[in-house]
Amino acid sequence: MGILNVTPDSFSDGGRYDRVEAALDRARQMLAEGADLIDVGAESTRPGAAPVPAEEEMRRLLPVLEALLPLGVPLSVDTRKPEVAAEALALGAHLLNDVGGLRDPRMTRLAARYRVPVVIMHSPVDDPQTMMAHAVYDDVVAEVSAFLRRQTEAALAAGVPQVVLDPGFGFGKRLDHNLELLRRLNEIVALGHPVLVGLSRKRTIGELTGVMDPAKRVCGSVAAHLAAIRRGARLVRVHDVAAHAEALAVEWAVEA
Ligand code: HH2
Repeated sequence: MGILNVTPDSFSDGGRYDRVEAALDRARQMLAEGADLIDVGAESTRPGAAPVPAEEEMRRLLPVLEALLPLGVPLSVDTRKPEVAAEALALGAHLLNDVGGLRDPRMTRLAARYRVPVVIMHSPVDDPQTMMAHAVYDDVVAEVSAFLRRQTEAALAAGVPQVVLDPGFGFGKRLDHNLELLRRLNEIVALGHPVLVGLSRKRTIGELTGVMDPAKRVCGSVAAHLAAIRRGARLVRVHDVAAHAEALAVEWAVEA
């Protein structure tokens, strides 16, 4: 899954693809490098990020989505707002990526109505501004699993056709929480739904490697995502598609 942030302030690529032409070029590039789907987001959810009003998020997102649809590849929309999700689905988006983890029942109803799969991501609270204050767990894997199981049951009961589960790396989680989730990812995989992992360029990678510039955290990101794939993850959400495609080509040849 290639990341396309059409934001002025995303932590590693803010401001680079926030014009329609630049976004379209970036999407084409990621597809050429081997991405199977593109995740378009118009609100940064990095820790401490200020919320973006729905109108502004739509103003950024919808023209880009319209430009990408003719590419004929699956498009996922990274939003927590039902108003934004509704417009994106009406335009033709294929998948909802909800970092709010379907806490808002309107998101669930939309996915059911449009019959699209949803990425259910864990965060201790649906608020990037305060989530790091909630990075307190007895057993982070057990708590994340319980949340994902509960949200999945509600989603499927409401008619959502398919869910993808995401532990939400970095969302109200510190280095030791993220490492524990990665080490024990098989417990999330055991819930029986495809698992998506997003550690691309994140702070945890910087903490482990000492690489301060997020755009230079490529090798660490690939290593983390390979660890996830080996534990059963089916999707990785990445900025650096070519590097991941090369690593996965080798991984799959060895494991075939
Ligand atoms: N991480 C980010 C945004 N959306 N969605 C899912 N499902 N999983 C993630 O781990 C995830 C996500 C944050 O990363 P990024 O989009 O690179 O940055 P920003 O939030 O600053 O735009």
